Amino acid sequence: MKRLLRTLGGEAVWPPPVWLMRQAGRYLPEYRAVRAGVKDFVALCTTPHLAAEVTLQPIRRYGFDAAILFSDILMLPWALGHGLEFKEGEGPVLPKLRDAAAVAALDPARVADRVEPIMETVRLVRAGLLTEGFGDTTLIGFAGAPFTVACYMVEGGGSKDFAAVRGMAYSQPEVFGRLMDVLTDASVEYLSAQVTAGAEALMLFDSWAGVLSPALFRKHCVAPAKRIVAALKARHPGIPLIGFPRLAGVMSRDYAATGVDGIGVDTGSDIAAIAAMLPPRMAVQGNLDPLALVAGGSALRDETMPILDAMRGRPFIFNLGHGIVPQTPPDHVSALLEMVRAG
Ligand code: 1CP
Repeated sequence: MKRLLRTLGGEAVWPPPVWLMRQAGRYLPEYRAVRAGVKDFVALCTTPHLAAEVTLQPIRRYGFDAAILFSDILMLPWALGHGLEFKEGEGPVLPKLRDAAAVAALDPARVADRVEPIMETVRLVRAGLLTEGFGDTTLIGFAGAPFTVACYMVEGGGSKDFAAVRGMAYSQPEVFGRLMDVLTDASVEYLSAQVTAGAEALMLFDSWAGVLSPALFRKHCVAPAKRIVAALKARHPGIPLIGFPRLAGVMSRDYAATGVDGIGVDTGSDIAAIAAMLPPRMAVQGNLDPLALVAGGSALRDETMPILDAMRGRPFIFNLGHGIVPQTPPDHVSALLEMVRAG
């Protein structure tokens, strides 16, 4: 069985499997070359041969243990008929969803058709991994968790404090609950289609889970994740899932009870402390600071070695604690891989 899948199955594979969040992206010249040829980011995500190409680029260069489908968490609201634009240098811009009518306007019936190009990307990557000789590389599919996707839909883009979405959860609980239900059900269909197309493991990105109070975290992060995991495991027995409740700190323990097979740990958390709160056979993924990877040299070594030392002997997937940043020198990634593979 593939190294990453064995790890998610509870085995302490060593040296640990390694991949990096946002491993396809602007720090790679070959990505920038493909990106320059398309009109916008959504076009890249919906053009299967190009999305498959950029998914495979970091695998060819580094031989990571996992390829992650090249797409974005915001492609699900896009598929539901909500607007989405990526403005150069500004990030995503969406219409601000603030009332019941906007929730009612979302159209789950159109999702399957609109995500079909993304499923074709999954099929192309799976075939490409085999024909290019990456037989031990696991293909990870993903979705944004309902709360994190709702953050961008309600705010209309990124935000410093996500005050509008948190306010809506308190002041319009019924409308917000309906939005969460729509997103939860749509996530199940979207992730299930990825498995049918060839994804071998799934990751649920709850990047803004940490902005919620403990009670709302349980309601809007833990409960939906539990529904998503149960539905996917019923349809696809044995499909492993990684949950990433970013910034959730000690609340990561509650997230572990959703039935996920692995928990992603963010840069600011003590990975040994989080691991100690989880069942011993549950995989832990993380959590190098992306800026240590930019710095390289002794800073990179001093941040990497303690993570490896702390995780030796338990199921562990080496990763960053958040996405790789565009200014990362590609040769620092090679240096990191050498360290991780030396165990
Ligand atoms: O052309 C470009 O470089 C656009 C930048 C870019 C890229 C490369 C965006 C815009 N999305 C992506 C790809 C992406 N996004 C992947 C592909 C696979 C890989 O990891 O290589 C994945 C898994 C994501 C997930 C994603 N998108 C998250 C969750 C993880 C996280 O970073 O917390 C989030 C929050 C997004 C939203 C998003 N998409 C893009 C940007 C700039 C943002 C962040 C906006 C913000 O700062 O709030």
